[in-house]
Amino acid sequence: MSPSLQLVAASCLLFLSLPLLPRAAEYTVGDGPWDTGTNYAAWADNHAFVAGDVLVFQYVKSQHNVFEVTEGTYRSCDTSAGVLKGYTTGFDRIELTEARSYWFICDYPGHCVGGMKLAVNVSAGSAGRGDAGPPPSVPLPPSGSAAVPSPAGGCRSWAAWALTLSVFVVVNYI
Ligand SMILES: *[C@@H]1O[C@H](CO)[C@@H](O)[C@H](O)[C@H]1NC(C)=O
Ligand SMILES: [Cu+2]
Repeated sequence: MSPSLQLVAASCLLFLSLPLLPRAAEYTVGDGPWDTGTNYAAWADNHAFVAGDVLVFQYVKSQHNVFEVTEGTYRSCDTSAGVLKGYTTGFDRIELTEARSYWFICDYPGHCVGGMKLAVNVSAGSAGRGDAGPPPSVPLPPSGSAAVPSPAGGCRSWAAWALTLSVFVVVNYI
């Protein structure tokens, strides 16, 4: 198989597997308003966050805010242990850009102690969500075979060819 054909095959496999990769999602924190009546630990436990996901904090802006803080501040609710960033719009969209832990609290007096605190662990994009795994490997035809589409044939003919071959293999396997 020629190097250019290998390149076409590799890019086509990548192209065809794109829909299988996890997509960044947007989450309303607590599935409702950011307030003192929600169990954010339970909410976070029910979600698997990947880098690129966005958290949306919705609240009345004269009553709450969102501080991204250190783990120490998250645990103690004492901002002297470290504040990284403050948000005050009442509709804060915060992108979880990195695969790491993030901690958020509300800085209004008593609110963090009252439960307005959120910790999330963010995993890397392709490994974090779903179990799609790597794209399936497709057996390649003998070099020079008439069934091999030319590089000019592009991804569509590769896709059609790969699909046909997969169906053939599966049918024979059953
Ligand atoms: C995040 O990961 C750490 C280390 O694995 C774990 O101790 C902690 O409970 C996790 N936090 C959340 C909110 O899942
Ligand atoms: Cu608050």
